[in-house]
Amino acid sequence: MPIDRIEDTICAVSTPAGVGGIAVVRVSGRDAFSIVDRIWNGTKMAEAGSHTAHLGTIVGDDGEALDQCVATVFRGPKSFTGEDVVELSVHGSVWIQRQVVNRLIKCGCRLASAGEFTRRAFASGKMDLAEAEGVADLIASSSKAAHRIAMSQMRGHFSAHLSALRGRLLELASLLELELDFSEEEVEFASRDKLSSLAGDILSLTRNLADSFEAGTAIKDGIPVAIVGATNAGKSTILNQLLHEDRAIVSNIHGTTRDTIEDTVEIGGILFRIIDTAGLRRTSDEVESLGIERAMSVIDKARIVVWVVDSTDEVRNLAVWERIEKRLTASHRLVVALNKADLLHEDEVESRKRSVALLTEGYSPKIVRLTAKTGEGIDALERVLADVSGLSQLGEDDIMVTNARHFEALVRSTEALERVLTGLQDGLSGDFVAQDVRLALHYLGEITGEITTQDILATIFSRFCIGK
Ligand SMILES: Nc1nc2c(ncn2[C@@H]2O[C@H](COP(=O)(O)OP(=O)(O)OP(=O)(O)O)[C@@H](O)[C@H]2O)c(=O)[nH]1
Ligand SMILES: [Mg+2]
Repeated sequence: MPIDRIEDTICAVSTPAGVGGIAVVRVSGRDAFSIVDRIWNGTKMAEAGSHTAHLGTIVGDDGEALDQCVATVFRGPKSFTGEDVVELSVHGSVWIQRQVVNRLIKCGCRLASAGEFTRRAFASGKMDLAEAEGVADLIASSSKAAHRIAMSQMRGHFSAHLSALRGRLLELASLLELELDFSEEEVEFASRDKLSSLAGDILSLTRNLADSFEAGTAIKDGIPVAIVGATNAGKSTILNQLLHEDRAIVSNIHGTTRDTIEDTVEIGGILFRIIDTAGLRRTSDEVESLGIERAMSVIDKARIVVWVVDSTDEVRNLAVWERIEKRLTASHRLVVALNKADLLHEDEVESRKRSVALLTEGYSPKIVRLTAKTGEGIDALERVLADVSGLSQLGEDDIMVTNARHFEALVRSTEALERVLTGLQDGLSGDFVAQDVRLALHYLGEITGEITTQDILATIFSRFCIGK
């Protein structure tokens, strides 16, 4: 659908579908005021000041009052879209919402397509592409950390960082151009060493940004935490405690959990995806074996592995640890939960703690003693999870890439810069090197939308919902 016909005035319900106390119908475009005036009995929109609210009545097709509502007026360019905007706060009945939108369409509006309000904000220069995507992320954010990153992106911190990077790349490009222009005269304006060090600096900045994507994704989707261990160790009890609900069946029969069970929970402002798994033991049961295989592959996907140990049960620990250890990599963080501490004396728990520490020494785990059954120690486990996530100290100004499109552009830009650097070091001619500098600039420009095609824009904004 062509959505760049800016002469159209568009409308849509901007609040979630369904019944609510109020619903907001947003109208934006050249004729926003005159169209609303045709369905509205109250202050003339055309005469209303910007950023003012007016009580009035919306009149139906039949001339009868449809609803009493508040119209908020924003005169372009000082509005979200940069155009004239009216937001009608109507009563939240689905029928009223539909009637108001129908009336607006009959009087000359077109129904907005997905993301069209934000796309217009982008088109009128109110925000760049990364900021617009920040709006979508903000709406979808489900934890404090995700909210903070989206907010920072929407407010342009990420864009400012990129713009500084582009500035340095332009500097590199112009130094190379100079070298080209005067190459005949054998004048060297900047030594190759200086150019290499400039390129190296920019490369490490783009690389860091690209590397932040993994953590950025984890923040958005939840950091995967695998709860693994022997049967009956108390894994499901821990899951339930962390989620504050009876999510998984708990029983003293070994092998109760056979499939993986997962849910998200926010701990210390960070979203975690907690995954309970089938207990590890030797078994001839086919279904249980499949569950155990799943448990193992959950470890592969997890960033944090919580090995739950039944403190009373030393014999099985070694075999279970060997199975877990096989799947651990350098990117895992290990936490050992010494559960059922209530069944042992203090000094027995301490001695168990020492032997577990020895066994897992190479992985520098955090060891937490627990009585999952009563919840004692769960708060300590929560603190440890927030701590090992490495995200609890995330500062206001930390820039993090959370968007796959941005990540891809950064990776391409990084690759081009790697070629720039080797080209400079190998004494490649300036015009070859300059080509890759331009490419790196191009990819960075794609992120903020300085360089985009209509196709890219259409794909990005179609991911928004209608009304946004
Ligand atoms: N005394 C005591 N019992 C516990 C504690 N935590 C769990 N239990 C009990 O241990 C038994 C097993 O708990 P689950 O949470 O089902 O264990 P699991 O590791 O999920 O077991 P599987 O699903 O079979 O692998 C249940 O009877 C729990 O009530 C604890 O801290 N102290
Ligand atoms: Mg279980």
